[in-house]
Amino acid sequence: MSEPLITYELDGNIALIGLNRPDKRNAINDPLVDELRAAVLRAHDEADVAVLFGHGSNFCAGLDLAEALARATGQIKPSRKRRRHNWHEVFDLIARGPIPFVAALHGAVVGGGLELAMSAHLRVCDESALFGLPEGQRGIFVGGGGTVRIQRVVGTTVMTDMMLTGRLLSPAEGLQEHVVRYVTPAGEALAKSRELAARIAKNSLETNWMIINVLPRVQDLSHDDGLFMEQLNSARARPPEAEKRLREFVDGKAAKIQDNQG
Ligand code: 1HE
Repeated sequence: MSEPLITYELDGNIALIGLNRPDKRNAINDPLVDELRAAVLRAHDEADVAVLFGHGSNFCAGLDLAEALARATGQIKPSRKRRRHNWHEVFDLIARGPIPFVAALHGAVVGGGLELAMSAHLRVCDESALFGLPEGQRGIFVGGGGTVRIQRVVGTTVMTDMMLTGRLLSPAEGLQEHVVRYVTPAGEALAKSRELAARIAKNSLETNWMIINVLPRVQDLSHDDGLFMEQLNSARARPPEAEKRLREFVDGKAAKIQDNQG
């Protein structure tokens, strides 16, 4: 049997999902997207937080350009029916599902690899990471939600520069442009991501769901509609988990906020 394109492991309540095509720098082809969909749905069922990472020396080299060429030359036939783009579907399962995702990044994080990383809720990279959008050099355009997700995070100016010039961002620039929130020494992004995932897993599931589902939608709303949406959701957040956690604090049994520094 051939190696899986995606590895899946459950560590307590944290799912570890690994891109596993290191010989092709974890380039994304259709079979990999299918396996990723299955892994994400499994994590939705049995984990409270998931960590996404790449096996080998890179997180992900983006779209499989050999598959793209086969499609462009008609060797892979187009579907007879229009369907939702499989990347959009699967990346949205990550971005707007029931549990938070942390992406652990290293090496190349380019094109569709960056789009995939941006569907996670928190990104950590090590010093080897390089962020880029080389679509312009390949004669194609972003297709994995980058116009929506990357542009909202880094802004039109930075994304336009990355796409027009093919310029790569260093980890320090990634931090500055909010592509990542944490930078680690080489080889430590996965360990840091697991540590953050364990911390996130201590929150209530309900609050985690609201953080990842309400915030991005409110970002798209007007001031009034945003406050309305906030009120609807914060009213919903009370019993019974909140009551238990509020009581723990009032009774002096809850962790102090200082325990979460760093
Ligand atoms: C690939 C791919 C790929 C590597 N599709 N096969 N993405 C890119 O434009 C990035 C293209 N890749 C690279 O620039 C480099 O490969 C890396 C900087 C990521 C890594 O370099 P390196 O020296 O470690 O590896 P390599 O020797 O370039 O590649 C090793 C193998 O991986 C080689 O195959 P082999 O059979 O000759 O060993 C490469 O062909 C293969 N490989 N990257 C297919 N991307 C839906 S819209 C999204 C649009 C995009 O994502 S555009 C960005 C595409």
